[in-house]
Amino acid sequence: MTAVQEQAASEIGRDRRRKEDMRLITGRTRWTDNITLPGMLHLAMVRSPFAHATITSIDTSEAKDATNVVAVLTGADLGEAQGACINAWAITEDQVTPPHLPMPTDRVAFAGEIVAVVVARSAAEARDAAELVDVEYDDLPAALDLKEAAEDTVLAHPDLGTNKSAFWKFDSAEAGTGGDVDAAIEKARGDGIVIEREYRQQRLIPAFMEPRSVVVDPTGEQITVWSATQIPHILRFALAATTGVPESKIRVIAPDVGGGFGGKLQQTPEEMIAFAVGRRLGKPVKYTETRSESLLSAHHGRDQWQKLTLCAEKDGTVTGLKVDLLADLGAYVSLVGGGVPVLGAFMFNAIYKFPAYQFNCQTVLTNKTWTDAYRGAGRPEATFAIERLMDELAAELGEDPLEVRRRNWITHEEFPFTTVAGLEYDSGNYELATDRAMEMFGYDELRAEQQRRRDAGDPVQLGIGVSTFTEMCGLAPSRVLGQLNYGAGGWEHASVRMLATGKVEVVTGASAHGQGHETAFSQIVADRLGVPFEDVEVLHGDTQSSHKGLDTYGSRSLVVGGEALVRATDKVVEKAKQLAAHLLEASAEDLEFAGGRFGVKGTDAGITMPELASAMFAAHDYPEGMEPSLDAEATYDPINFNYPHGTHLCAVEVDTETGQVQLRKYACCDDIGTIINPLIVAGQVHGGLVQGIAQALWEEAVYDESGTLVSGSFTDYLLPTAADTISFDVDHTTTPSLTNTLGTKGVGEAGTIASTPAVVNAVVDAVRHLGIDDITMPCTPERVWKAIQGVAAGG
Ligand code: MCN
Repeated sequence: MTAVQEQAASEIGRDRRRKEDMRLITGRTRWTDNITLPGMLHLAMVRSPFAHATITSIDTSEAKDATNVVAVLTGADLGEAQGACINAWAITEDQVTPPHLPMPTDRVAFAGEIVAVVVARSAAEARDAAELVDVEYDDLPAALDLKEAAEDTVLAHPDLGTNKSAFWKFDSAEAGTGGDVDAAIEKARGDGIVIEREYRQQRLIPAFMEPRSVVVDPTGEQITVWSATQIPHILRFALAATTGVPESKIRVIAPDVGGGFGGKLQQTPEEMIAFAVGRRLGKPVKYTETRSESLLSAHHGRDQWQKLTLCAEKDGTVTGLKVDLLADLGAYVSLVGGGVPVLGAFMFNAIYKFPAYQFNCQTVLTNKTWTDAYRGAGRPEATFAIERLMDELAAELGEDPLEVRRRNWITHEEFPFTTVAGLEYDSGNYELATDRAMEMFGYDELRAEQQRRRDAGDPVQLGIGVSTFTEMCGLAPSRVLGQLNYGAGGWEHASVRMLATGKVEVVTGASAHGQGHETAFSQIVADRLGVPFEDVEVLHGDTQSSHKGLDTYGSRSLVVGGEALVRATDKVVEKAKQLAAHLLEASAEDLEFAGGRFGVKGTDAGITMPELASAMFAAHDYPEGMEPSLDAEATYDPINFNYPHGTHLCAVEVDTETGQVQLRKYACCDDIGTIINPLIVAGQVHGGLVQGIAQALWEEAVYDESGTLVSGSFTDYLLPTAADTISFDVDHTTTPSLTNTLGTKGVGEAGTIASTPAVVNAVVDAVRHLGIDDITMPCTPERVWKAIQGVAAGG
């Protein structure tokens, strides 16, 4: 094997620096906002300052007269051409779904909703003129508080007669996956332990680095749409489905996209308005939101109330869990937002062997920004609830929280394991990951320090938080999505092509927006074809070159898109084998493939992949009847979800006099199966951790009583920077997944899902001896201080 071949053969697990980073960090890239086309016009949106109001009149005359303004259009002006935003996931057949026009004509349902668009020759002129549009509103009462909205006290959409959108239930006794939870609770009330708690999942804002931006060029044969989106393929479908323009006439390109975290998984009103205006005027148009617009109107995440009842035997063996959930949809049912809580439904039992489980979820409409996926989507909420409850159970028993977990979790010998929620976990080893995390953390030493501080009455107390998590990612088997009423499949597509020069072109339907697919996918193909990493080019995010795909979310790209890639690559190898047999005048059965070379067993004769490409395309020497190409494609529909897991341990110092929380130590051991690129994975885990920790300690979207978003800038919405966090101790165990050839598990959301409960458990642990068993997120100094004062005052 040559040095190059040896290098290529060991690509999996290699710390490759990301191919995409040089162009990203030196600015030699194309963000959507950098795109300039001849004659391009610019859009500015006029947005409602009211959470709920009737539009009585819109006077656009002054704005139309402003310098370089080309048009000012309202929803009435665009009529049916503006289409209607679609909802892909009606979780019940009778789901109440308000009609959602990109620009409503009669009534606005949240502050920030668009009522008119100004088109001008520059973005600045469009923005200035937008201030001249005179909109008269009649203020209506707004449904803002989730619990009150669930009671229909004030209606978010009076025509609908209710705020209740859909009720979704899972019951293990009905599903045949477990027992009757009410009976289990009843029994525990007599001779066991019942823990009842209510937790708030505050509203969060995805706050990606690059605000959303869209360019529409209607001047060619096709309408070309560039958008800072996570979902170019789904967006093309949605634009076609809602405007009547055939898909073949729409090309969507997601150029380099500066982050999404679920927040760009949407068919946005802004995209639809740009599409309609571009078509109406026959000119290229561009819209880029300001940061304030982004915080206000790009979809938000989380926002739930969770009522939980956990029951257990006296020795801490859990016998059941009941969940009653209220989920705030905001003003409209977004693309998949209605289904986000349902994803969580399957994760409340986490890594544990509960014999009985019931999940009841009511989704509710309010007059706030619509909600949808935010990193983890449903699974962080579920993980938070169960991991907080396991700590409460441990406190009730007076035992170590890890010991109580051990007593209840699925042991590694028990896999594959069908959970009470009906999922089949393929593999895992919770014992191993926990032991490693405890070792890194120095668990026993920190517990000893905690005791010393307690005994000494130190005003700064140490708290230790535990989170042992699993999640379901790799969205998703199409048949399961079908059962859940989801209007799309969960497959992914890839194609692999050996070029005449021996280089390789890979096209994937996954659409990276910061995850480094170009690098990791190159490693996979280089490894399997035995060609140098540098010789592989990965194309994505353009519906013209990547004609089939379902994009990036739900930590699916590697386990679903990567598997499609593996299958396409292996087909190329198979075809290359036939060619090699022909050229080596040997039987295919006598060939062995290693390091990118087919060798005839027991001889020195052989031929490499680049030599085969050359023979195929330059010498035209290939077997009779063989198609003259070395390429293949594959579409892969996963057989199961994918279940990464891990143990996260956090230590915090809480100043009981000021309520200040300081991160002291964070150690985690995740099991994500085979790792393709440890550097990328480290980045994913670090970023994920910071987002999860931020939910625990800092971030919250706050509305005032009129429905105005108070945390509408980064002065008020506390997005952490590197200076706010600490250095994390991160390690991995490797229990290969059985759901895909490479044995990989997703990592994109793991850190976020696991970390929030670890941190809140640590904060509560630091002050539990003062009589506190909960602090609502985010655990700001004010909230911690008030909790301590409340207990001290007997409150
Ligand atoms: N990877 C690996 N080995 C593994 C698992 C993953 O090398 N065992 C690599 C993959 O090849 C890929 C990356 O890690 O390059 C993430 O892979 P995966 O877990 O498949 O997640 P996706 O690529 O599908 O990305 C989606 C996921 C989600 S759902 C959110 S939200 C999120 C996240 O990715 N948003 C992100 N990470 C983000 N990272 C950035 N920079 N920006 C975002 O918006």
